[in-house]
Amino acid sequence: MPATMRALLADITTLDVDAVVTAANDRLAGGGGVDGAIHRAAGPELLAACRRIGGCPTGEARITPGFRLRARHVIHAVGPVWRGGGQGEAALLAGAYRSSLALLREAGGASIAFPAISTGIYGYPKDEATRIAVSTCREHGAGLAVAFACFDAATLALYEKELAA
Ligand code: AR6
Repeated sequence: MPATMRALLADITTLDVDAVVTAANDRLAGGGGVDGAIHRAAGPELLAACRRIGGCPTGEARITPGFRLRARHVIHAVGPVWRGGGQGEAALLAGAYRSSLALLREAGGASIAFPAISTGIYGYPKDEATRIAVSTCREHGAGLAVAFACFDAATLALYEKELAA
């Protein structure tokens, strides 16, 4: 069964899914953007859990409980900082998505919501990041319900175009 994929305009912190993914840094130290919003909504236990894990290499992910979120788990995915495209960024971004899907399966989950990893503070070009997000989830998301939580209408339009392609 292929992945069921949809894009929606949403604050990812509000979604009722088995796991929400946050766009984390390699220290799992919390920060701004979607990571800041998820940490605020989940409560301070989330940062404490991240400290126990200690960190995560770029291109991978780690899982914690969701604490005060409706989501059962938070998956902390570390995307690359955009450095022009010649530093393995595409493989690292795909790795962040692939690793998140693997952790969801290991946790027995079936539904996941992703933000547009790396496309904010980390500066990854949005159209290319969208292609990688959709193609990686299409390839590795068999049987899963994948939601792409878009924070603005322009991002939603990019995802809808890519999902229809
Ligand atoms: N729901 C859904 N999407 C959101 C939300 C939200 N509540 N808030 C922001 N976005 P960014 P990055 C979108 O910068 O580029 C942090 O400090 C936002 O519009 O959050 O991977 C981490 O700790 C953008 O499209 O993540 C890292 O240090 C997307 O989420 C660093 O930022 C990702 O933007 C990671 O940077």
